[in-house]
Amino acid sequence: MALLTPEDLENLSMQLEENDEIARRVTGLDIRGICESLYGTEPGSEKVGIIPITAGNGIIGNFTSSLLYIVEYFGFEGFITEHPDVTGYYEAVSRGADIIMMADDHIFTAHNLRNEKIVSNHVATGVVYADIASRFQEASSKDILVIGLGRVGYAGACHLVNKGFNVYACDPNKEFLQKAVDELGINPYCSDDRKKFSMVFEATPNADTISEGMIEERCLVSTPGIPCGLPPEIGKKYRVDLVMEPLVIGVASMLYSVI
Ligand code: 2YH
Repeated sequence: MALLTPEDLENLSMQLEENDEIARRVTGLDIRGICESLYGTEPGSEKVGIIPITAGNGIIGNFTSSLLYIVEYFGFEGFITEHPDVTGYYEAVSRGADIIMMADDHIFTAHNLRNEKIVSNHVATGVVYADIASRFQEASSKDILVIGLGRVGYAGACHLVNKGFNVYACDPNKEFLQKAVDELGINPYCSDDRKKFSMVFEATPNADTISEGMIEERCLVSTPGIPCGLPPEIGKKYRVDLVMEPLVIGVASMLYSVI
């Protein structure tokens, strides 16, 4: 998944409001309700310590402040440590954090120090976006298309198989595709198949991964992808409902999954 930029994180509250509205309309639940139902959890009095990490490409402007906004929006208490890295970790634990959140260029994790649950953003994001797609109330069948079988797509595909959906998936990487066939029993999808879907979970870091031949009119596309895989003109022509947002939904899923 691409590294987030400060620009991606602008207007988070507006993006959250828009996505909440779409999620409620197409699934009957907002993001909070989807996370509660997905994990069967609700925030108690957990305190979340957010640690800036300087490794690799370093600190991303707006990243930890966006996390604090999300943590507090979903009803947790949170704080950003004054220092980054190991010193920040020591500070977070010393100040009584129950959950630690931190990210370098490869892994973004939430770790609940009380119950020992740990999750990566890849898995939590894959699961929640796949779950949103699968909740489409106007779906024409239990067939669902997963585009991209990297860490996010694979986690979502696995969730959908466990939920009893007929999962079709594609990925240009033949090894990824074969792994999903062997381990999850998904159906490989090829655009020559002429099969169209009412539910699509897109999990690639590429634009224009969704073509006209793949989707039914008024379908639901759920994607954390930056950039968006759905070309705007196709979205408009097929009147697609699109759930897409760079950080909040995945982070909400991380938090609810570790409490
Ligand atoms: O953006 C990232 C990674 N690509 C993981 C994203 C998963 N969706 N990491 C953020 C790095 C944050 C930085 N180290 C900071 O400000 O602490």
